[in-house]
Amino acid sequence: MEKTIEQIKEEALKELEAASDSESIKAISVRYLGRKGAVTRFLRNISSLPLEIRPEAGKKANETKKTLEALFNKALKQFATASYEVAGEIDVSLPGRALHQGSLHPITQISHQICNIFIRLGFDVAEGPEVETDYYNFEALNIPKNHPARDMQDTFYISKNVVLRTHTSPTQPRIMEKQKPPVRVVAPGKVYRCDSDLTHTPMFHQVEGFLVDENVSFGDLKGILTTFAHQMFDKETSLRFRPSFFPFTEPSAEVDIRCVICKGKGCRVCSNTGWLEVLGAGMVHPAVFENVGYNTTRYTGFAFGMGVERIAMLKYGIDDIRKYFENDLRFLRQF
Ligand code: 2NL
Repeated sequence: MEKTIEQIKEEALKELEAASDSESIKAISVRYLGRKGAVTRFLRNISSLPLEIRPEAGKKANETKKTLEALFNKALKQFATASYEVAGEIDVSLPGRALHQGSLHPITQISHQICNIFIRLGFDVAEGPEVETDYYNFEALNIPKNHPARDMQDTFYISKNVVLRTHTSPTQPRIMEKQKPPVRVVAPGKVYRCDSDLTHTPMFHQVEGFLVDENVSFGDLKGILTTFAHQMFDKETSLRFRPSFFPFTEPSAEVDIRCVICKGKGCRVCSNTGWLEVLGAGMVHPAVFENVGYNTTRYTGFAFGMGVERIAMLKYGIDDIRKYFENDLRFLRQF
């Protein structure tokens, strides 16, 4: 005997009650309401029932179809929510958490600013190795063995002929060996010295630059460095070139700017001199050109070097270099 619509409904409800996930509910729905489902087949067979029970059976079957549809949908929704909201631990309506955005370290920012000024003046950027040979760190730069400048640099030795570079200068003879004049290059990077106090850390940063061509003069050096200081600090600032000594330049100079804090009146930052030393520079020593095979009768050039931390301290008015390396977020977030 065919099942009555009541029996079909009862079976469907029993199966629904036992269902434990949305997949099984979908399967039950197909078994009863699908094209070959029990309810669908019952509806299709109504025309073969005795005439007097047809209207009643049709009405009941349609009601059953609607009831089951509603129940299946409701159960599906409950399971869908439950899978995200495991035992109420996740509130899917919460707004997402904002990602914390990092930023460049202030020393990196200043190093980029310095390089960008020289890039606009036509310089290329080059980087050399931090682990360097004695030859490029000293010999090629006219600092022979037993030269007092070697003691001044407080070198970290890796082995007899390998050091942690004490300045970014060795990048320059490496470039000159490969590239003939005219050359214009700035070389930023980390350097290392065995030294640590208020104004010295064992690792710090330099930007070094040089330009070689025919007829390059000390006047060109003054022009380039004046433009640099005006763009880095203040377009009104005056510069002072003091005679100095570096083994790799002749003549050599140290370059001061008017104190950015007191404008020359004298203060703690400039030790009452009214001036701040910002970089060292000079005309490249012919011995350096000879080491890299440049023709010293045809070419002249200038070079300069500066400490990035020192520039950053002057620009931001910070008196302790160690602040840059403590990684205190309250300090770093100010830049
Ligand atoms: C300073 C002074 C300086 C140079 C760096 C240089 C490089 C070559 C040849 C000649 Cl390959 N000179 N570099 C020249 C003068 C000064 O640095 O106070 N640096 C922090």
